Amino acid sequence: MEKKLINFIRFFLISYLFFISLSPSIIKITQSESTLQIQEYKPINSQFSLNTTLADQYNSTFAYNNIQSQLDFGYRIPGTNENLECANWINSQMQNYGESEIYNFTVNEIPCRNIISRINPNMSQIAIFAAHYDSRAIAEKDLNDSLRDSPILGANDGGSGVAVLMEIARVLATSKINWNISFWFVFFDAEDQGNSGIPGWDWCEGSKWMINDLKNNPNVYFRDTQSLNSINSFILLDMVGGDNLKFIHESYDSDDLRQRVFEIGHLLEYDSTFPLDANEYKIEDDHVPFAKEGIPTLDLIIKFWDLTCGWPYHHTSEDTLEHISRDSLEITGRTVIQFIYEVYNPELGFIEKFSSKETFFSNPIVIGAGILIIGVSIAILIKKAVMKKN
Ligand code: 1BN
Ligand code: ZN
Repeated sequence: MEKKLINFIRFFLISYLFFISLSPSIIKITQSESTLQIQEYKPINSQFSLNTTLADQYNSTFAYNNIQSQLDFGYRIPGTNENLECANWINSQMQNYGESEIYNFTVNEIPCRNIISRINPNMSQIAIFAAHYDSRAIAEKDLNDSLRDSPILGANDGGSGVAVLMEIARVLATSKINWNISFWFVFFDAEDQGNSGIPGWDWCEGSKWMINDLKNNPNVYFRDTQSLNSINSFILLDMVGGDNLKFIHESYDSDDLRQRVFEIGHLLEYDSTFPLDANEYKIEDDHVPFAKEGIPTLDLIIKFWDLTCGWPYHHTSEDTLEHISRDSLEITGRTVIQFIYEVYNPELGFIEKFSSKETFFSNPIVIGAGILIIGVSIAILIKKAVMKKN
C-alpha cells in the first residue's frame, strides 16, 4: 500500500512538473491571441472626430530644444558633475510645472540621483511617465574601434525621452483641466551603464533602487490615500527620437495598456509607429522593476539592435542631435498627451484600469493544476488514514 501511495504522489508530481514545463507556451499562446485581438481592433471612435486640443499644445521644437539643453551639459555619466548639473536643471525646470524632488542613492559608492516631479500630487490614483537621463560611458558599438571606450552624447538614448516628458509636463501644467489623477514624471539615473558601461554596474540601477525604496519607505513618496497599488499605469519613453519611429511590443508590458496607447496612435494616424502585428521582444528596461510588482507598464522603445530600425546609432558616438527627428518627438508626445486626455479625462467620471502582465503563478491553468494536486494529495492522505484505522 505504502508503495502504491508513493507511486501515486510521484505520478502527480511528474504531471505538475509537466504542466510547469508547458506553461511558458501556454502564456505565449495567450500573448499571441492578444496580439490577434489587437490586429482585429476596429477603432470604436473612428466615426467621431478626435478632440486634439490638448495634444495640439505640444510643441516639438520645445522638445528638440530640451535635448539640446541636456547635451550642452556634456556627457551625463553617473557620478560626474555634468550628470549632477543636468539633474539640477531637469529638477528646476520641472518645478515650474509642479513639485519636483531629487532622490539620492549610491551605486558602488558613486552618488546617483533620480528625479520625481509631480503634477496634481494628492489624488488617489497615479499615472507615471518615465525616462532615463544618464548617458552611456562607452560607445561599444561604434564602427570606429578607437572610439569604443569613449562616452556617447545620448541625444536619443536618454535625451529624447527626457525632452518629450518635459514638454508633456509643460502642456499638462498649463492646461485648465481639473485632473482627478496624479501625474508623476520620473527621470532615472544609472540606467545605461550595464555590461561594463561602468565596470561592476548593472542596467537600470536607478529604477531598481526606486522600486525598493517605494516598498521600504512608502511614506517618503506617497500621500495619505496612495500606495504602490495606486499606480494606474507606468509608461517609459526610451529612444523615441530616431527616424521612421516604430515601437516594438515588449513582453513585460500590459496587453491592454499597450492596446489603448497603440489604438490612440492609430486614431492620430501614426499607424507605422504603432504596429499592431508586431512580435513580442523581451527588453530589460526601466519598466521591468515596476512590471514585476504587478504595475501595468508600457515601454515605448524601438528595435534598437536592428540597423534598419531607423536608429543605427545605438551606443555609438553618433547618438547626436543632428540625427534626431522632430517628427518622432512630435508623434510620441502627441500620442501620450492624447492617451492622457482620452483615459484620464475627469469628464468621464471614472478612471480606466489596466491589467498587468499575467505572471506564471497567476495563470489560471497553473492555479488549477496546483489546486488539483493539493486536492488529490489530501484525498490520498485521508484515504490512507481511514485505511490505517480499519
Ligand atoms: C535601453 C537603451 N537600454 C539601454 N540603452 C536598456 C537595455 C538594457 C536594453 C539591456 C537591452 C538590454
Ligand atoms: Zn542605452
